[in-house]
Amino acid sequence: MRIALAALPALLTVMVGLHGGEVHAGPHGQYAGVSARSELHARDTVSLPSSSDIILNGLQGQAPQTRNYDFVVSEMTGAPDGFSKSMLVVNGQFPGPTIEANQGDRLVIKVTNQLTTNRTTIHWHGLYQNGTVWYDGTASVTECGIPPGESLTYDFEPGSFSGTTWWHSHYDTQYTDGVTGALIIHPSADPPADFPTYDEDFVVQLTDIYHTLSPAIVQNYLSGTGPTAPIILETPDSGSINGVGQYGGEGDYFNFTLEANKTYRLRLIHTGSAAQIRFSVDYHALTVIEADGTLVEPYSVTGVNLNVAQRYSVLLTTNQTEGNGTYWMRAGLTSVVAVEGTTSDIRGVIRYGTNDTSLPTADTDPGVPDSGLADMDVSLLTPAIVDTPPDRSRFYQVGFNISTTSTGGTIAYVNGTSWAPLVGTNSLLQINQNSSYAGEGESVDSGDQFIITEDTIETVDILLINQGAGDHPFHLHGHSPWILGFDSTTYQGQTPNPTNPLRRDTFVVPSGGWLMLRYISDNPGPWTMHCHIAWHMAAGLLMQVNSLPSVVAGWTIPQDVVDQCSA
Ligand SMILES: [Cu+2]
Repeated sequence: MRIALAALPALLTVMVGLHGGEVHAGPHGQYAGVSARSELHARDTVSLPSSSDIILNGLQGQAPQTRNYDFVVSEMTGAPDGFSKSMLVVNGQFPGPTIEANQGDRLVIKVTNQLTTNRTTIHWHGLYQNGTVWYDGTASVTECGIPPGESLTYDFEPGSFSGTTWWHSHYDTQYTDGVTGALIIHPSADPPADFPTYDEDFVVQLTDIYHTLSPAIVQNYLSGTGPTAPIILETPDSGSINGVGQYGGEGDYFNFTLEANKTYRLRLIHTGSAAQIRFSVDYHALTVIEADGTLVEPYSVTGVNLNVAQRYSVLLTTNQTEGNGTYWMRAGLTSVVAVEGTTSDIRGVIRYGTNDTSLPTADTDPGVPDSGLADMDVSLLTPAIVDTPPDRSRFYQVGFNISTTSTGGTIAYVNGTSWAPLVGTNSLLQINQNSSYAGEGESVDSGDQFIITEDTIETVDILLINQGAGDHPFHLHGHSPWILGFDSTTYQGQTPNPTNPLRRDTFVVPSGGWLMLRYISDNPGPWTMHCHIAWHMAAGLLMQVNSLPSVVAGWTIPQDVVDQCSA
């Protein structure tokens, strides 16, 4: 049974169907078709995204305008991988609504918190929020969080950001429970001459999935004890592609039905919490053209490994003959420790030029035969538009590690400080109202806030040193820093300064290694920099970069943002 979605471009369908192949339709089988969801779903059951959340319409040529959205965060029952569980979602769907806009537009998003006990926030990952730091949506740093039953209207412009990104809750680990969605900003400027073109433009959201609500995982992770210990709870149970995945032989497949001999832009977004995810399409080369909003020189690969919160656009051309027009999309959770019960081989389906609705037959990944291609090497990504950073005027070295507590729990340190969220206030309020807070240079405020402050416009290098094992995908809010260098060996004192370094907002500090980034402190406000592995942030792996506090001190923070803190 397959039901096409409504309002699709001619000849193009994206379907989520039931299949009688080797994976049975489980509890998730109710997701027979998005267009009919109101008939198919009980009110308290999470829906799939609609076709307009997946198929981008481009918006090219539209006049600059204000785009309004209404987001309602609530708790519902959902089963993205066939396993019924409690979720926190926006507008009753997972993933949540896609925001699509042009550079030059204004986004006005009213977020209403219908949770019963927890606050919420929405962070617009990768956006610079220049002049609107109070709408960065980061609990304890730029706001106190929307109390249950209340709303906050975020009102900002994309500014100089364009490309593929996402929004998510930034209140504790809440996004792990389902508060995520795509955010696409189409650029005003044309791409470079000779940059590849494409026929259609799709969102592909990849995530790991946990069957336990995240606060219970955090409690056990931090304390080493809890009702569900000693299960390795920070290991996900499964994953999904655009909200459709598999677990323990149950679940469905997200399903693109395309046209032959066309080129599609797939905007891969890792909206998950811990696992690295390798994306590939059987028999098809993928040409990487964007990393975290930066256009890169076209780079053809067999597969793309995404770390948490990273994005890549890849082009896929539907011109293969092997596989009979039916191909697996694979989203393997590659970093998952082999924990019994985890489903790490997550798949979807791409079809073209066939009426065959059976599942692809390739069990193991056939790769791209005879292509000579390999998986993406992130160090080979080269910006398509040369963007040379200015020379450094400030330098900081920041070491971090994750260690074990006396009870077998976990705690993270950044330069010896383990972050804990401020309660009843936030960094922005402190900086706005208290000139002695977060003084120039490095400071530790309130005992657990490690902050690097510049009150003049400087070119700042931060050397992040990973003092333990395991890769950590760091995210710097409000910026797209130049990544000057990284390596998985001990830092040797070098000052890397490559020509045309990649700019991106989410970057991996390799296991036992280092990464050096450069940013300019010209965006006023406190900006979070943290490991995006949800459990590591919860353990304290978070610091702040505070720019131009004298400017922030002269600003009037919107009263509804201030009032949250006393609510
Ligand atoms: Cu981490």
